Amino acid sequence: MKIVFATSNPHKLKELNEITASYGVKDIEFILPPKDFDPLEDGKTFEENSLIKAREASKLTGMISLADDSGLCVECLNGAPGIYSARYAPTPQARIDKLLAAVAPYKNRKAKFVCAMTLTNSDGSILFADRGECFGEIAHKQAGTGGFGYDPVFLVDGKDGLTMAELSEDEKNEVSHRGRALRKVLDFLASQNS
Ligand code: ITT
Repeated sequence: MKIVFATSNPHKLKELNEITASYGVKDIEFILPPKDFDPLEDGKTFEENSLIKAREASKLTGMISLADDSGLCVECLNGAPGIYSARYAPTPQARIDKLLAAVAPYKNRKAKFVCAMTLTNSDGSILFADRGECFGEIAHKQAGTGGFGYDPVFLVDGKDGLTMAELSEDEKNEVSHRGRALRKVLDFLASQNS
């Protein structure tokens, strides 16, 4: 079964394929949307933006589509950067630098990654929607080269002071917001086939 993965972010696609394979799912192939896929992400929540992206991909292709809207929510910043994580500053390094500076005055550095996934049918109606979360805190300095985005400054709860970027791909996917959300989607799809 082919499903359009409504993203322009190659890191997300890579992780999606890794998570699907390690979950033992062999009958689903994620394909990218056409080049003119350019949804206006003007929702107020991860869930709304995820639906906007999935629906746009289904509209363009007439196929079942899956979208991932994700980001980092930091307690002392009242949940920022949140749905604006990709737009917090112009480059990945500038985003990390801005985050470390913003969190510096605070003792409470608790944070979570959120991933809202929405699966839409060929007509844009919602087939399934759920979210995954991963808890941790913001490190004082960046470490590690794995993953992408804010991974070098996210200390994962229960991982002995390692950042998400210091975990192996499998270790990240096991605990990540994306892994948790996608396994729920894969369980839903399996339940439809049985
Ligand atoms: P699409 O909308 O095309 O899918 P995007 O990167 O713009 O790609 P989002 O709007 O969902 O996607 O923003 C997600 C941002 O949140 C992403 O660019 C990172 O900055 C951050 N992020 C999400 N998941 C992450 C992860 O696993 N590790 C580190 N940072 C992550």
